[in-house]
Amino acid sequence: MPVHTPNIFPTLPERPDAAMIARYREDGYLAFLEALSPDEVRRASDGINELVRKYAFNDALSERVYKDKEQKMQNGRGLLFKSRSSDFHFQVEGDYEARPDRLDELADNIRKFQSYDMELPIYDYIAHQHPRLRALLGAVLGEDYQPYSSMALCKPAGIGAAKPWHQDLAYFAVNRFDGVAGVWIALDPAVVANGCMHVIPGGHHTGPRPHHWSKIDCEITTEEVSPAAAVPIELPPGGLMIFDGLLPHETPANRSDLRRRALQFHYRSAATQVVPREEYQKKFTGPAGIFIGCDYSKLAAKE
Ligand SMILES: O=C(O)CCC(=O)C(=O)O
Repeated sequence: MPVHTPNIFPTLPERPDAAMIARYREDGYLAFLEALSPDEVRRASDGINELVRKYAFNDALSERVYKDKEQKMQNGRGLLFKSRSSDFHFQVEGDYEARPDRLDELADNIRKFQSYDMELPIYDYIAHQHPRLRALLGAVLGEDYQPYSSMALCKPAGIGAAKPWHQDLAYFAVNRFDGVAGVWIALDPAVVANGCMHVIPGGHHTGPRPHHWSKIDCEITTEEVSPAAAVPIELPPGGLMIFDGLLPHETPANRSDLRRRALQFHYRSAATQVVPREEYQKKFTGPAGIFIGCDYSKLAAKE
C-alpha cells in the first residue's frame, strides 16, 4: 500500500506561508519536490567528482587516514582524505577499496563529505545565498540565523550503509535545542529502495532521546522510536527537506543499483550558541540528568 507522506509540497516558494511554518512547528519537517534547478543539481553533482579528482591521492593537498576494519563502529570505517589547508574532508564507504587510477569510480563510492560548503562556488551559493532557501530559513529560525555545518551524504549503489535512527542534536554542541534546522537536498532520485530519509512526524516534541554506540553508529534504540510511525520522504533531484534538530530520522542501506547523493546543511538561530561540549552535555540529558547524546569518550574506550 503506498504511504502518504504529509507536508510534501510541489515547489519551494519565494516566501513560505504561515500555514507551512505552522506545519513545520507541529510535525518537525517540510519537504518540497522542487527547490534547486536542474542546472544547480548538475553543478552540485559534478562538484563531487571535481573535489574527489582534486584531493584524492594528492599528497600536496590532502592527507590519508586509514579507518580500517578494526573500527568497532561500521560507519566509522573507510579511508579518509583530509584537506591540509581547511576542515574539508571526505570518507570513502567502508566496503570500497579506493584506487588512484579510478577517481570517478571513487567519487561514486564516497560515504560523506564534511565542511565542503566553501570548497566550490556552487555549494557556497546553495548553502548561503539561494534566495528561496534563505527565505525558508529566515521564517523557521529568524532572519539573523547562522550556518552551523555542511555535509554531503552519498549512499553508494549496492554498498551504501544505513544511518540508523538519531537526532542531529545528539551530536551538536549548542546551548539550546529549539533553534537548529537541517536542510537535506537530493542530487539523485531518493526513494525507499536507495535509502531516502525517513522521519517520525512530531517526534521532536519529546525532546532529547537516549542514544548509544551500536556496532553500526550512534543511534536511538527502536524501543525509543517507533519505526511504524515513520514516513519516507521520497524526493526527485533538486527536492529539499528541512527538519528540526530534534526530529528522529534515519536512512536505510542502499542495496539498489541507484546511487543516492544528497547535500546537507545545518543552521542555528541567533539565540543558539555553539558552546563547549561539557556545557552542552549538561543539557542534552534524560530524566536522571545524565547526558544521552553521542558520547565520543565512550567510543574511544571501545576502540
Ligand atoms: O543522508 C543520509 O543518509 C543520512 C543523513 C543524516 O541523517 C545525518 O547525517 O545525520
